[in-house]
Amino acid sequence: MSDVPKTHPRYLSLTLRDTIVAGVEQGITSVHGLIAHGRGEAFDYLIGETTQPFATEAIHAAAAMLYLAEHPVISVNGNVAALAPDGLIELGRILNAPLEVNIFHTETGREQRIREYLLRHGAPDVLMPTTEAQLSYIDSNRKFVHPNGIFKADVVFVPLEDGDRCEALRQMGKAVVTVDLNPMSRTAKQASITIVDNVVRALPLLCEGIRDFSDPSAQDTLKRYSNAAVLKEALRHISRSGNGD
Ligand code: PTJ
Repeated sequence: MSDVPKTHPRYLSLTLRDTIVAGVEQGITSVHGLIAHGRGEAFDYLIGETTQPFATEAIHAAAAMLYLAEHPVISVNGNVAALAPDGLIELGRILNAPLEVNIFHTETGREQRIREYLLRHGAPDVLMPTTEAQLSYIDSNRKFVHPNGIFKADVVFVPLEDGDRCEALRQMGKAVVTVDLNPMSRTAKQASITIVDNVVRALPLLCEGIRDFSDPSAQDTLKRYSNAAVLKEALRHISRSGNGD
């Protein structure tokens, strides 16, 4: 870890950099993940490095959708595994949903290392990609899924996605909940619910939100939710911050 003093005004952001670098060093995070993280950092800076009301609204709707899901699945890539292993495991525990490793950049042994890392953090089990079940409408490594996991899911929680798979999952009739700091990304636009927030802040709030739900309130929340309106509000917020407001 670097020696950033706790008094540094951007201590938390710099600590997350250390975490993602450690993920690369342990062979969990792809080296490309550093670039993705930098992109996320830039948007987080514009958003104000705090959970904004548009994210709270999406978290509330995501909690409802996951609460009502019959077979929710949590998709894990190399960035999320490094940044928030405990939050992913807690979400799986609350939903009684499996975690499934699904990565974009193919690297020997990385899927297995992610699995072992999550197991060491206390995950009861972690599903792995297979050649038995494949997603349609997609050519990348992300098409290989587990038959009892993403393949069969009605709702997939997919934080920090690269775009293609979100579209494929939607075309296959699945609902997608994503966390993406960029409200303009393809994933953000195509997901059923987009939480424009840092995954490390959003996950604990999402877990808390699911614990608070009852059936009728969850249905109502989903009926009222508009992802397009939430993304519009996120963009408005970013442009206001650019004006120094
Ligand atoms: O482990 P792999 O091989 O599956 O690769 C994972 C990454 C993230 C590298 C891969 O999916 C990728 O290349 O993603 P993209 O296309 O760079 O998109 C990542 C999105 O996540 C971008 O829109 C970033 O702004 C956003 N992002 C980055 N860090 C965070 C984030 N969103 C929320 N929280 C973050 N900490």
